[in-house]
Amino acid sequence: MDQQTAEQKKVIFSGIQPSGMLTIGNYLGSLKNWGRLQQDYDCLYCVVDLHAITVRQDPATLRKRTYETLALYMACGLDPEKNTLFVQSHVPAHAELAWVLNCFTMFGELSRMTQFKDKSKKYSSNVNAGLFTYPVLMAADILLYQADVVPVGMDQMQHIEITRDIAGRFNQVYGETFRIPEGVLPKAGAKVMSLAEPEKKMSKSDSNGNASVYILDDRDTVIRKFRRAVTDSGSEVRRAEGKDGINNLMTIYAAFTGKTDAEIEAEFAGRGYGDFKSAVGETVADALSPVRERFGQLTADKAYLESVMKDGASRASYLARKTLTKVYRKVGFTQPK
Ligand code: AQP
Repeated sequence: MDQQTAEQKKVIFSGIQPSGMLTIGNYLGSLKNWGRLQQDYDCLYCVVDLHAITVRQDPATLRKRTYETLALYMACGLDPEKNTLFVQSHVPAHAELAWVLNCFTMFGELSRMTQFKDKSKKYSSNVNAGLFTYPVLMAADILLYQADVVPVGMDQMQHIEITRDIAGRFNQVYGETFRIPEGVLPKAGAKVMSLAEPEKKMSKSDSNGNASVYILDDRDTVIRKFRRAVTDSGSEVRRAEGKDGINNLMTIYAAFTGKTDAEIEAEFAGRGYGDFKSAVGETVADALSPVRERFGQLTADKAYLESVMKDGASRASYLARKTLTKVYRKVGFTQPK
């Protein structure tokens, strides 16, 4: 590809918090699609550790999970030569731009964020200011790289909307500064639900280990978790209002196989929930097994992971600094001579 075509590629930014073991929700909502985009876009994928500390983290575990999350990005097919893979705290411009954008974000709009409301209930003894301003840091992440597209799961769409509002507000005051990004959902698996409480989103920080299937769960564990998945008392594999458990298993099966609901219903006609749960478990286990193997190889080579981090941080810092310098100039900050 010549230089000019490379420069014309659209920019993608996305990230995942190293706040737990990544789930098949993170995989289907994000990671699986990121791999597909790396040919056609200029992609930056970040391990968002600054976001993770909005909930109390054990330092040693956070450090370990940061390496593991980066390794999982690569194990899921992201090539560090084709994508910029980096850790958020390695690029100080994220925190710097977030401060400026805080001054262009309204208290009222942050109060309406669903994730803030949910997490303030879940972590009621630690409703810190970072949890409240989380969407502003996320806006900074995206806007720093002038991203055109942000592939996310459904739960993050509200944060993309506020990012667009903040960028638009800033541009209105200071003239065209930020590109207005678009959030893009995956075709299937935009919202994977908990296996234990299917009316709730599957989350990596769920304290019930059976509620979430982790990308690194071994084959038997994956199959066992699906066999135990909560479903209603019926037996017909058919998508229907109120059958959250079966609907969720159909969503997961569809996302892993590419099959439509009609095809799934025909495949399992007259076979009952038990057969279906086993089939979903085996399909997911088969799909994840090469990821787990590659992850094992990558984590065995810490020096390599560190070199990817370093290279990614230097590429991201260069781009981020360009936007930050422009923002500082526009708001009237002086430059050291
Ligand atoms: N259940 C899900 N279904 C589909 N997509 C999901 N994502 C998360 N859960 C699901 C998508 O994964 C990406 C990374 O999410 P994150 O780490 O930034 O935080 P999150 O959205 O809060 O994810 P978790 O797993 O629920 O983390 P914790 O438990 O730490 O809060 C995003 O694109 C998200 O949409």
